[in-house]
Amino acid sequence: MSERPHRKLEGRVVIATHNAGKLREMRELLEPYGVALVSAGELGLPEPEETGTTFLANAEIKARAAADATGLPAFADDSGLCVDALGGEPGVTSARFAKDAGDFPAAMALIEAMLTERGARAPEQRRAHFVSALAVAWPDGHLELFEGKVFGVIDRPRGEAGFGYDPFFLPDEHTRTFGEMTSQEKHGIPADGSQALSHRARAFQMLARACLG
Ligand code: ITT
Repeated sequence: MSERPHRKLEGRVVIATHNAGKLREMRELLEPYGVALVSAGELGLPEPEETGTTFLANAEIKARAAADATGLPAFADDSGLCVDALGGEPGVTSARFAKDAGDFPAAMALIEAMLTERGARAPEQRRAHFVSALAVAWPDGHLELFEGKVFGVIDRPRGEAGFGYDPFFLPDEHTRTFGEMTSQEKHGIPADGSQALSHRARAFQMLARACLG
């Protein structure tokens, strides 16, 4: 999405997230490329306020804050779950929605209740997608942005794997929710270079083509 030429990501890189599930996935995606990774938590970086109204804007805020604070390139993700029948909610406020609900099981139960209230029982009435915006910011101001989505339906929560809203998200053309998949299955990166499965891995494929290897 950047108009300037892409820049290669090398050396030491900060993973600018405080979410343990995301950190694990972001590490797994970057590790094969031989960059040295250090997390925002390990560096004791504060969490910047996410004042953007889009996933891309918030990813940029997080990456820039970490790059400015450390003098290193920083890799950030802003993501969320958008439910069609709820007008795209919780969307960019997915983390806050879960916090307000108490925890993720409660947040998923609340979304289920909102769908039931709207009479959304058939799969086509329960369409949803995850979005991941990935940003890489360099201390000199250079920025790279990528966005990936995965479409599916809200289903009965199941599975202990993954994190966040994974247990009740059933991706199209699959019979198991993200909560029932290993993270390798959820990333779903095919060896032949065709499209990955998860929103984050899809965005990462674009990032890798532009900035890695
Ligand atoms: P950082 O800002 O520190 O990265 P965060 O948890 O605040 O962490 P976001 O603002 O991007 O992250 O909020 C994204 C929310 O959507 C958060 O509640 C996640 O748990 C959830 N989410 C994002 N990706 C997900 C995925 O792959 N599976 C399940 N839930 C996901």
